Amino acid sequence: MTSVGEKKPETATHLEVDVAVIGTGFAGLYALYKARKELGLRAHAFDDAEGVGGTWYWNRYPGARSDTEVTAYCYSFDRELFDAWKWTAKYPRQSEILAYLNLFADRYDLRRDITFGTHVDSVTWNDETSRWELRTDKGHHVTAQFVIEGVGLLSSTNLPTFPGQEKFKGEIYHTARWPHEEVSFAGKRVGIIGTGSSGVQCITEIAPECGHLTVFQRTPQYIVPAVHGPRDPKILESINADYEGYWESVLRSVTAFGFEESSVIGEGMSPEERDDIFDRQWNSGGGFQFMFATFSDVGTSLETNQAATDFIKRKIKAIVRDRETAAKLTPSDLYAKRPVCCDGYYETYNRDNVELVDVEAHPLVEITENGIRTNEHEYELDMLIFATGFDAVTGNYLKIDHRGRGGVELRTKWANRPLTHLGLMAAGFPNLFMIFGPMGPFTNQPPAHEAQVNWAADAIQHVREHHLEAIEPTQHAEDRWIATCDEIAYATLFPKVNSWINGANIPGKPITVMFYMAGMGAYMDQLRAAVKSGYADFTLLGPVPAG
Ligand code: NA7
Repeated sequence: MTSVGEKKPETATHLEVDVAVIGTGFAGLYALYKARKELGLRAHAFDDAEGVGGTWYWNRYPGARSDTEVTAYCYSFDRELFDAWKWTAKYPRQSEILAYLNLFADRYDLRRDITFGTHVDSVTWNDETSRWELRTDKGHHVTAQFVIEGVGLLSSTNLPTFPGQEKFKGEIYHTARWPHEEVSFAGKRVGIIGTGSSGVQCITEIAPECGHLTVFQRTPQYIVPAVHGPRDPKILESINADYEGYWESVLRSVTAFGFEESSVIGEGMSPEERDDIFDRQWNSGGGFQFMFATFSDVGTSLETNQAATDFIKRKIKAIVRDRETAAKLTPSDLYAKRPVCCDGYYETYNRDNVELVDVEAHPLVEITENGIRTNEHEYELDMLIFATGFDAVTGNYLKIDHRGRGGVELRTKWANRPLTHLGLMAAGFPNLFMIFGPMGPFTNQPPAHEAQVNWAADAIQHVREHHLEAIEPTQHAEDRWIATCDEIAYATLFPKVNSWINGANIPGKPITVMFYMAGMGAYMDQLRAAVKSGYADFTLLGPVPAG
């Protein structure tokens, strides 16, 4: 048994804590801080990685950076840290975000309660003791009253297997499992599969270094410029003038990105007027900004959405010199995936050493010793990069064998689709909080993590102060939440397009709504209402009878 402040023996395999935390990215670190420092509880965290950072630990590929302006991509609760940490740019690189999270871990001395390089294999509810039992791949057995999981929305890698993959003699990488050592591209024939956010950033960054770069694209995406640069002095000024007010406005907004969202309806406006607004946003940059700061209905109105896609298509045509390449880069679907931005992406295809292969038209048949063979041609490669994304939203939850009340398996409960209440808790799984779990808000993550961890901490406090054992959403509340999420999502254009947002990127995964799409402000109202009602949508379990 170990308690706060006590040094754990190296060999300890059994830990008894109040709160077990899984993951040490933005969410897990804050959960550990909150449980230990603010609630004064015994807490311990586990992470697969050898260090803190979550997604920013793993995604070290060249070009990896946040595309949220960093003034909203950080913790808000610690004003001193906010002022002390000087971000070098508005969209910082992975290394800088990782350094920030490391500093956070040091600032609050969190590492003494983290076990790295360790995967939690199972999380099992014990009906008799009303405690969770966790087991890890390193033999730990942890007993905890509460579990907070910050396992990552985009963390479980998607590595498709192509016939012959094992034969490839060159270097092979996945963007989200990039090595810590420097990778040299000089003079090499590099192939990259995937043109989502990761692929687009990586392609643009490495193209000038490669001998030759072949991009294997299945579905083109709409990419707008990031317009990377220094932090916006106007935003910094407004934050200095009213720090609390700034964060309140982030939590009241739709995206929680910290920019001013548009309330202008694009539908019915003249094409010239609309293009003028799109043009201004194109020049000031940002993917979410292009979708949410231009008009309020890009994601809901077919007419405004088409105006956006027409605008981007014209830009592709104007930038990319080779007609055939421009045509291949031009999407035909709606603009309703997670919006992507990157400076210089389309310009990259004007380089002599970059070639685009359409693997939708000419499917990838096999990976050979020397490269990739499509049904048309064999491409010789020295290096192959998979930028094929993630088994998003549910992937990491389902890698852990969760068993709730009565031994019910989460994998069974979620066989057809993930089911939660508030994207945070699931009926049948008491005292288990999933930070940014399925059916949570579709927003910038760090502010949402903080809000959800705060909510979980309040719920934990409530249970403890009232001498209860557990809190769990009712089945009715969960059903209602799922119906609400569906209704909202189907009023948008997002379900009409296949992407990781609805599970369509993973063969065999249920294609379904996985987010609450009404925005951060509405989500905050839901969180507050749940508390204000005295947890009316939750079952509060009393103490286990003695003997
Ligand atoms: P994404 O956005 O899921 O992109 C993955 C890319 O990989 C996408 O272009 C896929 O094409 C492609 N892909 C996946 N599997 C295959 C196969 N089997 N063959 C060919 N191409 C394939 O992942 P990212 O890592 O770029 O970004 C994910 C999120 O992380 C991002 O939105 C940010 O929020 C951070 P497809 O489109 O499926 O045809």
